[in-house]
Amino acid sequence: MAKPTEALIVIDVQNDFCPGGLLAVPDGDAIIARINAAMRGFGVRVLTQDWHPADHTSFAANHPGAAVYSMLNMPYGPQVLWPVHCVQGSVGAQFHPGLQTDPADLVIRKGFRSAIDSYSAFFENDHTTPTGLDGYLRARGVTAVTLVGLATDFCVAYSALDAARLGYSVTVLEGACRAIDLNGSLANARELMQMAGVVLSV
Ligand code: VGL
Ligand code: ZN
Repeated sequence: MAKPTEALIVIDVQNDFCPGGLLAVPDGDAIIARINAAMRGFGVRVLTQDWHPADHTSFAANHPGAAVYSMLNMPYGPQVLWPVHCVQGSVGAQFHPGLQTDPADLVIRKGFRSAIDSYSAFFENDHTTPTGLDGYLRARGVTAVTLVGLATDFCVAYSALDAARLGYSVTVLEGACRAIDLNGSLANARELMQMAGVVLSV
């Protein structure tokens, strides 16, 4: 029986993060069948959607002369400059067609403010502006969250760390995630998650 206190949070399974997309995560689509199967086991199911305006500050293209994947210091901290991806209303921003979205209770969009990125499903990258997800989960009595999706070392990890900080029991199903792995970001994210008490499961 699916427990009403346990939520599955499916992070950013969108066309642009899958093979053929603008910020493709290697093998990003290989996790979809498992995610579809896992949804039935949870009392609460949430999907997140990276949802950027075309003038978003995280796009290298919006910083003349800046290289893709270089770093820039923003008022809220260091920011990776990404290829343009998940532009609001684009096909790339749509969920991968293989993902079963009907079982979802909530779709939460993030990264929709031009001036700030939002990796986490809970807070924007200033670590203080909420997305509203914590309030939703609390109101529904959720105490444990399981995270799957893309990418392990960015949006999944940031979400897991915030969830742990907010007091949820947190599990990441690594087999249902795939990583970008930029300059050691995966090893770093795994270490931070382990230190925060996040359970890294297969
Ligand atoms: C993501 C980079 C930029 C992610 C989103 O979903 O992990 N990564 N935007
Ligand atoms: Zn993004």
